[in-house]
Amino acid sequence: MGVPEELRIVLIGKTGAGKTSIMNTFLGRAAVTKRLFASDEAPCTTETAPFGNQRLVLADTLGLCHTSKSKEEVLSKLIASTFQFDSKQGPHVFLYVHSWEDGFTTHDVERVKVLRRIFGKEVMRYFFLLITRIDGDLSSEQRNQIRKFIKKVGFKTQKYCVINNRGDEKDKTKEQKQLVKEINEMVENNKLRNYTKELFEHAQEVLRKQIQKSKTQRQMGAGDQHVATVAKALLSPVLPVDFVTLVLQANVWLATKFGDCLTK
Ligand SMILES: Nc1nc2c(ncn2[C@@H]2O[C@H](COP(=O)(O)OP(=O)(O)OP(=O)(O)O)[C@@H](O)[C@H]2O)c(=O)[nH]1
Ligand SMILES: [Mg+2]
Repeated sequence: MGVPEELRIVLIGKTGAGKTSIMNTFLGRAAVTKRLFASDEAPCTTETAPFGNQRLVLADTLGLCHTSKSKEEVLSKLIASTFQFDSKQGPHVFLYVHSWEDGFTTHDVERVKVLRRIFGKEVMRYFFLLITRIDGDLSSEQRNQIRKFIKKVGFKTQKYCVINNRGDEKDKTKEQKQLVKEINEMVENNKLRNYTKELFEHAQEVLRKQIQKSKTQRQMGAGDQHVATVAKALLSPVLPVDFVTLVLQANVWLATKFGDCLTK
């Protein structure tokens, strides 16, 4: 089947996981931060890095657990970043970046489950795990923990890669090649299909029904004005206008119900 000429990758993960570093590793230089939309105060980065016969289009996102932005804003930004590729097409892969410290916490698991709610269960076939801060070989205990994490969160592929963004060039090149090879394999298994707005809209409909049934309802108050303004500015250019309010309400609900794993 071959591989797509353009491989669109969204970098996603906790604050400090190494998302920007992996982007810089692929670029071989520091990425240039730019505004996503004229009205958007928060910067965004999408860069293209040639790799072998392919073009990697990498979209950096705000870290989940961002310290100075509200949870709702981070979620709105994440969704906007997912759909902001020039070609207006969704990504082939959500590269889930996790920094190896002491394995995985329950918040790490919960966080992926929140993403699964936002993007829908189908999105799990587009997630690929990349572990940063690994210097040298993984121990069998580490491999075991990684396997368990993948199973718990429900990524479709059991495969994953590691990288040390601060490693020497030779090691990094090897790790990048391995990563792109594995991603290409996943994309081929997905029949070269990418994640789409239709999948997202379906997921949001499912979420809307869950919210209606849920006891954790929260009406938006005056204090949410900023959240609503930012969400509208971010999402209106990439989603149907009448859909934006639904997404905003979903983000408010998720931030209320799953606040802890979006903070810690
Ligand atoms: N030792 C080591 N440090 C790393 C690695 N990857 C990233 N770092 C460091 O970890 C810190 C955070 O990395 P970033 O790439 O900025 O993390 P991020 O995911 O973009 O974080 P946010 O943008 O805040 O969400 C930086 O000081 C990096 O140099 C790695 O593989 N090994
Ligand atoms: Mg970053």
